[in-house]
Amino acid sequence: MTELKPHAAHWGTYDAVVRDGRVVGVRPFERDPFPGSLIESVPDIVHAACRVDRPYIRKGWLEGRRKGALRGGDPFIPVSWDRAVRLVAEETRRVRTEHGPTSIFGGSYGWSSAGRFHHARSQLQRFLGLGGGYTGQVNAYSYAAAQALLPHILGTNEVLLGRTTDWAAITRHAKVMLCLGGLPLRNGLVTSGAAGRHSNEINLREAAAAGLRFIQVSPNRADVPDWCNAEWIPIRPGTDTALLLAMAHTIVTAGREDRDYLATRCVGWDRLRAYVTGEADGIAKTPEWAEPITTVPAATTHRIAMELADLPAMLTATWSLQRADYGEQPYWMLAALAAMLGKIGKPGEGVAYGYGSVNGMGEPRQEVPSFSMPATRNPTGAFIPVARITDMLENPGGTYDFNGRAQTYPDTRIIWWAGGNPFHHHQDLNRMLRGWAQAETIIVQEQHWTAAARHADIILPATTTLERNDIASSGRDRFVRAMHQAIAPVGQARNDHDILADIAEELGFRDRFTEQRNEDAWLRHLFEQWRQNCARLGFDTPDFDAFWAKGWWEAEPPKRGEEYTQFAEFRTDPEEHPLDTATGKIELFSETIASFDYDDAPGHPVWIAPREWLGAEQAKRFPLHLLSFQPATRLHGQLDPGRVAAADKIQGREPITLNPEDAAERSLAPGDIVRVFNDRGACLGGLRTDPGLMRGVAMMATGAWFDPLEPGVPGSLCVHGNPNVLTPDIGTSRLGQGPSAQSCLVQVEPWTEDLPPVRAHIPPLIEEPAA
Ligand SMILES: Nc1nc2c(c(=O)[nH]1)N[C@H]1C(S)=C(S)[C@@H](COP(=O)(O)OP(=O)(O)OC[C@H]3O[C@@H](n4cnc5c(=O)[nH]c(N)nc54)[C@H](O)[C@@H]3O)O[C@H]1N2
Ligand SMILES: Nc1nc2c(c(=O)[nH]1)N[C@H]1C(S)=C(S)[C@@H](COP(=O)(O)OP(=O)(O)OC[C@H]3O[C@@H](n4cnc5c(=O)[nH]c(N)nc54)[C@H](O)[C@@H]3O)O[C@H]1N2
Ligand SMILES: [Mo]
Repeated sequence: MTELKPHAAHWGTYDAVVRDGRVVGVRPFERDPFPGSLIESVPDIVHAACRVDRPYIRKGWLEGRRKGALRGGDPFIPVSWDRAVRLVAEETRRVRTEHGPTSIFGGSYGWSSAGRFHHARSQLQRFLGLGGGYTGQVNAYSYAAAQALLPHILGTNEVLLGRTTDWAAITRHAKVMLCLGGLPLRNGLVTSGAAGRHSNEINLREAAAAGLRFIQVSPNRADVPDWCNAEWIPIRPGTDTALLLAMAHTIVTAGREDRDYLATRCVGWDRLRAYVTGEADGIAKTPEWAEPITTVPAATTHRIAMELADLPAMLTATWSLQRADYGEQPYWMLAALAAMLGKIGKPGEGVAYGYGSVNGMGEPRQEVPSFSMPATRNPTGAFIPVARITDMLENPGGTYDFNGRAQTYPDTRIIWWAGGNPFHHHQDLNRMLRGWAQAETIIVQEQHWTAAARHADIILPATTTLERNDIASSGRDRFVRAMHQAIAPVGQARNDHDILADIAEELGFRDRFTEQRNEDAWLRHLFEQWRQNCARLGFDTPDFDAFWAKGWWEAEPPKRGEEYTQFAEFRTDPEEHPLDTATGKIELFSETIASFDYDDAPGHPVWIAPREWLGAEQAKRFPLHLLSFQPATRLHGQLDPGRVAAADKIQGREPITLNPEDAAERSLAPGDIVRVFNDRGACLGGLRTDPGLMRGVAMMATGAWFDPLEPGVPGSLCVHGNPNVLTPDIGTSRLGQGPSAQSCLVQVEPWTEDLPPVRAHIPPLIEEPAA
């Protein structure tokens, strides 16, 4: 018998086609105009050979090889759920008692599920918070540098992740859009919390049809679809700040800055102006100054600067620009340029970040409450900036700076992850692998034998969303969707909530954790709270049973002609509607940031040459700038064992793209297997060429599961193509401490040896205990 079960994931909304207890296919949601292909991998993922079928313990851990042991090479021993739960509870109690709660690292960064009740990270943090506390993580790998910066200069992070000026306003009023990093459609395949409607392509097509001109500044022509007819201006990665400063210089020289706007709505223009003109440091930031840095011809810089001064314009940058050395700077300078031109708050004009970074950015919408698990307080209040995990492991008790605070790293004994994959997301994996050895116990709740699970001590098998009931919701989408359980749990997998409830029972707080609700009661309870929030804003919502039977609810879209421009009230009346910055104005110079006295993030935007870029001394040895971007065939590491990702690989390896001339110089042809390397590590890749990629730039998506030739040996070749064996692990600056993966130099050479097998998608070595 075939059944259809309404369901949703970060990669889309669909009905699961279920036959004989297995998910055999998917049908896209009827209301989604661009469902995308990622959902096709769903059946492969649910029934993958690399599902974790039972709880496991690393053999070495059982034998006492804990702190100091390199993980990844030991076999695993299956154990019963009872034993696994008891071991975890005992270990948690011991570490809390002996070392205090901050010794449990439970930041657990990661995307978890679109289902908001079973959201693994929320469940784990609830458990750890109620159990006495832990060390958490703040901000996101996506945009950590921006999250620290933007509140100082614009008073809000809405301009990054919230309600930005929408496409209705841009399309109606703007004539030109400056797109640093382009507007790549592939990144619109996903929405955190699932899309009922993939809207990026529709919004972009309408804007293009209305005649909006796109100026695309990026190393990769494919970052904007052909049909936008964008002007492509190739730029060396990591140098956008120099370009923006040169545009500012052009505008000042032409006397085109908006003096009234600068005087009434900004502070610090005199300081920034002196830097731009060179009064401050003797270097005028002219287009000719910028040309050897960016490779953008001075005449082009001059022309586009004047165009932005002449026409209604929206300025945007992808999130990738700030995942780089001093990534705060291009974001600050882009806002400064928009402010100088008096554009911030004009209808359809100004600045916002990420229109091309994720689905739903700038989608015209009403503010609908999200369906979510309420956050739980962490009684220790301890946290690290998201990407400082290896630093933390290497420096227990060590001090560091972060956004004006001097902080201390905790002494980590337990690392606990549910719903994230540090071996996907973190940089310099070989260094991280050594850091992992500092922990006594590493606990991972996972569905699959990801690299995070393979490098853990205690692995607890989790259900996928298709094995439980839930509700999906995103602040960027107007649909709320029911996720019906489609199949029974695979193997002995259990829901994260149930796993943690049992551990809480061992520790004596089960009822506080569950509030004596089961899954059904939780969903009804959270739904009722969401309904009340909706009612307060005047939205009409069905009761739970009606919603569940229908499978989705839709907030009414804004009417045609309605539009939203961020900062409009501030522009109209800055006294009545000040910004939430220290001065109430746009800060082109920030006294607060200046007072931190950071040479890597001074009081106004500056050009600082990245540690790694094509202009660096190191480029002589490693002459290619590697951009490790978001994959078109999966979500990070999720869906990697599926058919969509497999079809894109070259002899099973992750593709790496070079300009054809860079390939020819290395005697490489498309389809060849190559070794990509630098001083931090090496991986294999399958070569692709593209004349639309700048010379000197290499692009390799993130997400191929880390697959070291010799597991457990730092520096071992990743045979599959995970670029994070190559990327540097250094904070963007002391201000943001964000990840700086995009500042990375490599070399590429032919791989001439036998091709080692990819083992990432089969289970690791398992030893059955002697009977
Ligand atoms: N080099 C480089 N590195 C990067 C980036 C880059 O641009 N370049 N981008 C960074 C960015 S922006 C991000 S957001 C991160 C993403 O990093 P992550 O969010 O950590 O990556 P995912 O692969 O999505 O990891 C989620 C994991 O959770 C598991 N999971 C899903 N649902 C459940 C569940 O219900 N229960 C449990 N227990 N587990 C579940 C999945 O199986 C998966 O392994 O990567 C970062 N890393
Ligand atoms: N299909 C799919 N979509 C996704 C994700 C996924 O895993 N799969 N992940 C989601 C997540 S978590 C996030 S945070 C977002 C991230 O969204 P982004 O950070 O915007 O994505 P990227 O793909 O890393 O980068 C976009 C483009 O920026 C350009 N670029 C890189 N460096 C520079 C530079 O220095 N200057 C200029 N001018 N351009 C540069 C590159 O050419 C690249 O194609 O994507 C989301 N969307
Ligand atoms: Mo992200």
